Amino acid sequence: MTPNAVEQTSVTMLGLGAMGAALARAWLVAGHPVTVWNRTPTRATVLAGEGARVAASAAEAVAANTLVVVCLLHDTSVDEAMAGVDLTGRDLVNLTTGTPAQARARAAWAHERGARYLDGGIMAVPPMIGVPDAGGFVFYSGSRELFDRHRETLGVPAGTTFVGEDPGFAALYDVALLSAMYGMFAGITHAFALIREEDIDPAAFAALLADWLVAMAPTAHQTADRLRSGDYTTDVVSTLGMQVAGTPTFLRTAEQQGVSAELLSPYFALMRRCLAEGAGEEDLAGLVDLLTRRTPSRAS
Ligand code: FVH
Repeated sequence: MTPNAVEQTSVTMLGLGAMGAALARAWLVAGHPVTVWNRTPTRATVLAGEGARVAASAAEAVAANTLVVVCLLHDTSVDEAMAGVDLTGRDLVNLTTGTPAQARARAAWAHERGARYLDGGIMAVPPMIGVPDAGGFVFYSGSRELFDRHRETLGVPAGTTFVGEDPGFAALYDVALLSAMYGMFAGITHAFALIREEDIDPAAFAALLADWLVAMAPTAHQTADRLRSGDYTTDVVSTLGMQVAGTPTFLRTAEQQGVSAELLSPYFALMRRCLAEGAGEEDLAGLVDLLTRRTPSRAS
């Protein structure tokens, strides 16, 4: 360390897959001492060359530092990797993707073992890690005190967004945003399928498609406003009735282009069901209530 350098928090990183390795590297580059462990030891070799200390076991890695970050394949791998490891006094930050229920159970599991716990949901792919302008961030939930204590260190690989003391919330936000992403991927897939057999340049089409998706993104705010206020009808621009009337055009076009409508059909079926329940003058916010099978929160 240079004489003026501030001592950086030491980090233990369990799991050196594509994401774990990227996280460890970001901390190393920022000057944090990093101890790493991976089930398959050869994966640690490159990071050792970059300054990481390699532990021979998960237990040794956990014993090395108070702050222990875990990024493994899934919840079961966390169980397997941490079996019998002493977590007393550790600050455990679990960035392994899982369900909200798994996160809550993992928090209880960590507390029983004398550890503090934060769960995280990574909204980034490995090349975005350690690149401040890339827009990646991590949702955190669980102990607010633990988050505040390590906020600076956790902010090195990607932005941080704390979403509540319920340890399941980071996973819930993560899965909710990724679910929206898959809806978008489904739409993109269908759109390209429609033009696939035509003399249309996919790159030129992609530019139009991307701009259109960005233009439609504020729908998320409009839906939030309606769900919050219960007002599903004021200033509706595109009524559900009008939209359902248009669905045969989409289905016929798919058929004429030789494209399966399997990605569109379930959403159209939900729209028709909402219409049948009398929501013709509304926009699409009522579909949220149908999905949750609860009484619409719309004002009567
Ligand atoms: N990569 C991505 O794009 C996404 C971005 C958003 C967040 N995800 C989640 O991050 C977790 C780790 O993902 P990853 O990309 O690092 O995954 P892999 O490269 O496949 O590495 C998996 C690591 O898990 C280890 N592992 C698997 N099973 C076990 C086990 N039973 N015991 C101990 N370790 C285990 C594996 O070890 P090895 O195969 O090298 O021995 C890797 O270290 C994940 O939750 C994503 O959903 C990534």
